[in-house]
Amino acid sequence: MQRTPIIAGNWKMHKTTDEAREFAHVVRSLSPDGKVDTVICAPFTSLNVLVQELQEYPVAVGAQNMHWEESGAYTGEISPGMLTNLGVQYVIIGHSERREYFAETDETVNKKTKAAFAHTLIPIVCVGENLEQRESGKTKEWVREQVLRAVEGLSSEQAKQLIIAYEPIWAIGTGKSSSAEDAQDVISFIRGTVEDAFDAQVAAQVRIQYGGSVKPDNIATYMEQPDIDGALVGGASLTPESFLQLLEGAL
Ligand code: G2H
Repeated sequence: MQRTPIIAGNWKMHKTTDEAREFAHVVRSLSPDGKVDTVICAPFTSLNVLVQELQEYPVAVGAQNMHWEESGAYTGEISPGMLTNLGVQYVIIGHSERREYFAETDETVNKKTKAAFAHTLIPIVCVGENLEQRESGKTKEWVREQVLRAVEGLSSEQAKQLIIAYEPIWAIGTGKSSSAEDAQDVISFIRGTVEDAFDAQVAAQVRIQYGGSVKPDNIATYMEQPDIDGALVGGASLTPESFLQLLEGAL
């Protein structure tokens, strides 16, 4: 099964609207060739300008979170329909920073994942273990549970379109990336977990990214692995030059 690689930048809480516009202008002039699915996941305030500036270019726009309800008295929240109405196509769900600082749970991750599909948004669902879990040999047990909880109630057709990002928490923004072999081992295990939850066909189609201190100079090592279909990239996605180098490195 040939899976198209997908590189997604996760800007986290970086860039004003003006800075996002400037980034889009440079990316446009450097013109990515479209061989890799490319997404920029930006703060809510920059989504509109990115959609407008990149609509003729092979770069999709994603959000970094959303609520699962359509509308209601949820001060400060953004609904899936608000995102699709802007032209947003992807949404990161359950990033470890949201799980740690904003009380995101496996249950809310599942609700948001189902809501994303109900609104034709593609969810990028993040899973990953912390250092203590890794050192006590609990990585696979932990990640399996996160994956199974996230996909509960999805149809096989939805699950085939799902993107899972395996991000070991100890590797996020620390400069300490997982070795490509270790990431492959866990990601292959995640693919097996998807097979258990659905079937071999779904498992062969679901795209699984690695995330955690991915940079232009190490992305190729991940992409060489048979089960790694791309990367979710924070720090190295923040300049257009580095972002474009990531795309080149992913080919
Ligand atoms: C992990 C990653 C992006 P960074 O959070 O999701 O960030 O590449 O900075 O480790």
